[in-house]
Amino acid sequence: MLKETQQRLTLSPKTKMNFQEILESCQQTVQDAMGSYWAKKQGPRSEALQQLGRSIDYSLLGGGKRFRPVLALLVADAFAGGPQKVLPFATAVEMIHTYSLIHDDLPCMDNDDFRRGQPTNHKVFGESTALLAGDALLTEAFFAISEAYSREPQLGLKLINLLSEAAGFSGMVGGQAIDLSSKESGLALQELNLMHALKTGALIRVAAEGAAVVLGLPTSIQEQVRSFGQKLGLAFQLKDDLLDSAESIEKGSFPELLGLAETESYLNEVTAEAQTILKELSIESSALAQLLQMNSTRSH
Ligand code: GRG
Repeated sequence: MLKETQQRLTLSPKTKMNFQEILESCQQTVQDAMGSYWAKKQGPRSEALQQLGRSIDYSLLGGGKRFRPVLALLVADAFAGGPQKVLPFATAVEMIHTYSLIHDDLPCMDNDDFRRGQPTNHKVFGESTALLAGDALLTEAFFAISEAYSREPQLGLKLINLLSEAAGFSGMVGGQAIDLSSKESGLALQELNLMHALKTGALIRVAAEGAAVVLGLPTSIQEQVRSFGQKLGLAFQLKDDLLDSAESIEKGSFPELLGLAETESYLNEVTAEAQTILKELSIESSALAQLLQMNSTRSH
């Protein structure tokens, strides 16, 4: 199945798959890769490890748009790179994303009971198991990269360098710290942009940038892909805030600070800037460009 979907993705221009089919093919490729990665970890083990494995499976394999790994695969597709070599990096990014959601839902953070329409990990498995599931996913992401790119150690090291920076103090964790500290006082627009660039943007940006690195694209092109990823990360957050505001306008969100109409304009502006980068790279007609457009029209 994995091989089949990979071939279909590689052949997408010839077989004229529409964007929805390409998207579903990528999502299935990611799902299969993560499923087989964790299946290999199974073996004769204690009940405690089996329970931890179930907790990991619950969040890693139980839904989600797979936006970040699909982005990485579509960067490969846009440069005719094929998904196989990018896939381990793409799934490592999704492991880190999944860890962040599990920890974000914990009582000491957002204290959420539901995610993706299902009870949160700690509601099903308990707080300590959920904490460990997140810890294991974070650590395993780097193990997976070190294994998958072991024949090209410089590439493996570069990917670990990029991803750990995007996930850690200077990236997602730092952004989460700014977010938590701002709950009382609120943030001005510049600080709000910084918070999102780190909390949500860094992981989206590195999914695109890491794929360009795996493909061995020239440094100047890697930089343009990084810049595209930054803009897409911001566009993703703006759209998320607009979708959330359908229920109520959340404190500390872009709509609260700018109003709905201006948040829409900001989204259009950032999306147009990202599209310009794709044009400069001569990939403005790629499935990657359609992913960018899809962000503006998505309903979840
Ligand atoms: C706890 C270290 C730590 C970090 C948490 C990213 C993050 C930092 C928390 C997620 C909270 C949140 C709802 C952020 C808003 C944007 C966002 C990242 C939404 C969830 O990502 P999607 O929409 O989720 O890609 P799916 O379910 O599709 O995987």
